Amino acid sequence: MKDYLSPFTVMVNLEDGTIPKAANVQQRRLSDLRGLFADQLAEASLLTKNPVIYQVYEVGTNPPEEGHLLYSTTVIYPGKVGNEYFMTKGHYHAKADRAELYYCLQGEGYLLLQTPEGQVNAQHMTPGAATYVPPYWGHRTINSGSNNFIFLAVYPADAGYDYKTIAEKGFASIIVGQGGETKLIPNPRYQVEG
Ligand code: S6P
Ligand code: ZN
Repeated sequence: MKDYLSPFTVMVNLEDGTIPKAANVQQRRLSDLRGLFADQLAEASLLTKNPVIYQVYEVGTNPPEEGHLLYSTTVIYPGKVGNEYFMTKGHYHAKADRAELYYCLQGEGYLLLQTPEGQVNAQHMTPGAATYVPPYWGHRTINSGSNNFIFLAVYPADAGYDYKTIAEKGFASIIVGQGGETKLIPNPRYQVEG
């Protein structure tokens, strides 16, 4: 007889974005994002404090096999490195054609997306925003507000992570706060192919 996986429910705390029964909790400090911020002097100076930038709570009960989904919440804390807002490392999926859905629960921020050729797209997210990450787009989230930016992500269990491409090349654009305004500007450290 077929071995069916039993349906299940896991509660997300809508106040703070935590998933108390999460199988994996990952905390990322600035040292885990070393080299990703445009202002390397500001990054080096803040490394002495090494603040927590974000936490991920993943429901990992499903096998990482085609057909299953995984889901997680991410809580990005407010802050800046230089004038660039706190953000996630960002990744392509190891299986690049796997899509994803983001749903904003709290706060305010951007989902920054990029094709392998360097075309960039920024989606503003506020509570209730359901933003689709189509196949092949690398993605990073940025907290452009003054409170926690919290979202739920749902993705194919076999999507996996390619962090290397972003670590080496970066995103073509960055999101900064300057003079009370949030701006999408070219990344001075973006590595163009060739
Ligand atoms: C997984 C999904 C999210 C991120 C999380 C942290 O496909 O996109 O759960 O993993 O927001 O970002 P990162 O770039 O450190 O994995
Ligand atoms: Zn993803």
